[in-house]
Amino acid sequence: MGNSTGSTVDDLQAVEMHLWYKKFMTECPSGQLTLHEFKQFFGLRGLDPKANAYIEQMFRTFDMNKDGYIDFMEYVAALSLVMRGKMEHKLRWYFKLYDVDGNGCIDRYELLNIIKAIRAINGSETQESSAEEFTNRVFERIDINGDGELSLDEFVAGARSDEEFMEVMMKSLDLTHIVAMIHNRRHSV
Ligand SMILES: [Ca+2]
Ligand SMILES: [Ca+2]
Ligand SMILES: [Ca+2]
Repeated sequence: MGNSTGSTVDDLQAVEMHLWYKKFMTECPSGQLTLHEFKQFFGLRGLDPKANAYIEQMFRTFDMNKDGYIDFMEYVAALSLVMRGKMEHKLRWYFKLYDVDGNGCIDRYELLNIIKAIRAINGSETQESSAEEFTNRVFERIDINGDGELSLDEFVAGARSDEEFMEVMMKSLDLTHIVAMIHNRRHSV
């Protein structure tokens, strides 16, 4: 199963990509996922409101042409970016995901909600600091001009120079958690 420690990361990713293609083709014959189907697709039910909002934001970010559906190409583009993209591209994508109101900046409230959602999704209860504390710490360090908002430049530079922030960033779109859920549920549904 998932614990083939001998394989390289790339091998694993190739296998996973194939699973994801297959899943899309079999579960979405129309070729277009609605938000509702998207949640079903990832086996996401009974999420708390914060996690739910995060998934909806993720859906909107995947839906690049904003027609309300994720088609196969959008799905593939997003997945390959998440799994294989260069750090710079990933960070830009995260930025878009986190900038919920789309005003080109991430404010404290947007970041806080995302941090809370990530924690809810990953089920990490035992955090040494609260989401609020974490958000404040991040802002202190990477909001270079101190205007209370993170610009794309501040965000990218900050993630690169701040290990703690980067780690959370990587966790936020770490699909392994979701992939594991799919693997586990495939037999039980
Ligand atoms: Ca679309
Ligand atoms: Ca914003
Ligand atoms: Ca700023």
